[in-house]
Amino acid sequence: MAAFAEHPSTDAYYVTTPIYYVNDRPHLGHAYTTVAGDVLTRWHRQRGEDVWYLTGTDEHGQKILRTAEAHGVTPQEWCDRLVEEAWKPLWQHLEIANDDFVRTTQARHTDRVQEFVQDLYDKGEIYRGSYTGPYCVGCEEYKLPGELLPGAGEDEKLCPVHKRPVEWLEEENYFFKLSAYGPKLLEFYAANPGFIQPAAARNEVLRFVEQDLKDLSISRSTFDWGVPLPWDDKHVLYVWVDALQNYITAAGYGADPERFARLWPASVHLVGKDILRFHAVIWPAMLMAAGLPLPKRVVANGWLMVGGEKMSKSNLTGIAPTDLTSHFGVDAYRYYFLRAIPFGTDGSFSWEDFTARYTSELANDFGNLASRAAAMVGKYYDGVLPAAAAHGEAEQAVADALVRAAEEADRRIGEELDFAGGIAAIFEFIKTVNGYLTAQEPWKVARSTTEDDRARLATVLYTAAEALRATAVLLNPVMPAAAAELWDSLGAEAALGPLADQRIATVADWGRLPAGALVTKGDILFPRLEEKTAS
Ligand code: ME8
Repeated sequence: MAAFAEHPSTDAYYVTTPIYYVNDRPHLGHAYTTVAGDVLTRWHRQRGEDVWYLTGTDEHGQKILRTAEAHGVTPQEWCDRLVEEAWKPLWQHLEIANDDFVRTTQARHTDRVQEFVQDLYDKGEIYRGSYTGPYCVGCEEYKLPGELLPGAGEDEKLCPVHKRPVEWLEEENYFFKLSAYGPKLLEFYAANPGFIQPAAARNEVLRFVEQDLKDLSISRSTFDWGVPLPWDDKHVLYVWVDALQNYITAAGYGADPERFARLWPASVHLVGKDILRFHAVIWPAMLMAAGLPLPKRVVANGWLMVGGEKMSKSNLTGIAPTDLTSHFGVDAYRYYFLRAIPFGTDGSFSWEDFTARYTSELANDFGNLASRAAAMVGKYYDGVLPAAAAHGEAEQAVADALVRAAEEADRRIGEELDFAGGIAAIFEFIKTVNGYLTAQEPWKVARSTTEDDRARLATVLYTAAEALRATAVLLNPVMPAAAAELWDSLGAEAALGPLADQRIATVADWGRLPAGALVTKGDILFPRLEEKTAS
């Protein structure tokens, strides 16, 4: 099993989101995973790594077919409409910098999928058999009888996620020999303790695989909206087996060996905890069967809840992200969910909590610091940043706090995917800088004309501006528009180049922003919410 336990080195940092079902429009839950992936990949770009960020849409299966039928259009028409009118525009709106967008109805995907399953068939990994059991179309998943909830009637059983009746399937179809992979998977998990995160998710998967795995039914013959099996075109491939392969087909599998070698295995598959088994059990087993390397990590995020239940399209509890961005703005939106909910745990969105954090953390702590510092350089130095006259204990304390914040944020965001902890570390630094200004009282020092006080004022304002220079770099992955605005107002680009080119490794090198930088006031980064609503 050593071949699976050791990951061949790959050049790129390749991150994926789930590909979303386009049966409906996106809600906060989908945006949550996609924004997390965007912050992670932007962070790694700022480390100077070769990054590839993939998202896309899952367009086959019964759920999509039934939705299209209900709307009187073909499934392809339905998918085209939703992708172009709802999904892609939302990612653009939220400033998602994905490198590719894969759709499972694209030939670049379906052709490769057919080759992949033909290969498994040729290797004897797939056989014909019959299946009887419960199925939830909402999940597009075969359910275990033990996990179902009692329904209204005696024979009715409900899906535990959707709380809707499951359907009973009785079919002749093809099966993948998943049961053969239990021991190999357990061996792999043991050799790669970081493969499934967080720990609770890993434990859940271990418990599941330690029981006997059942073979997986991978084809359907009662409808035809899917990828036809190459050896039996009366069957289409089960939507999940088709969907999981997006991670390799979009990376060039079977089409562009060089690109595939650069991107695969993926560094991180981001998934919601509802689809963990597919990614941590079925997908690795399929890859093992095909002789391909396994992804390095599968990281499960928790659920955004509404009234104690998972927010979902099927339950009609989805809130559109634009309902929030129109009030709070895109930057604050990106910030809020990652800051307020520890990644991996469930959390509820509340308008009050968002408002409170916006006001205290973004408008007061961060926004005010930026505008105060720029205003003082404008007022006392005509916008030309003075050189620091000295670098005393207080300034060194700020520089030290920056080193700590940068290291901690890099570890937490870049490695541990602890976005809340990483952002908190950056905001701890902002607090330190605010504390420094409060203690130094530059507005009072400015009233004195002694030479010592003139020098002191220059030192304090330089220190604040330099701290903001680093803050712009550290917050750029989270809030790209506010960071760009700040970068601009510090006049940093002339000396240091574009914000996107700044590196995490050097962000804490004190003194990068040169004296003489042209500081301008710029727009208020986080205007008061009342003003926003009124406009
Ligand atoms: O499962 N809270 O697609 P999907 C947090 N097509 N995250 C949520 C969420 C919530 N309330 N609701 C959705 C599918 N998500 C398959 C995936 S991948 C090969 C195929 C996020 O449209 C979360 O990441 O149901 C979840 O895994 C994903 O959206 C499911 O989206």
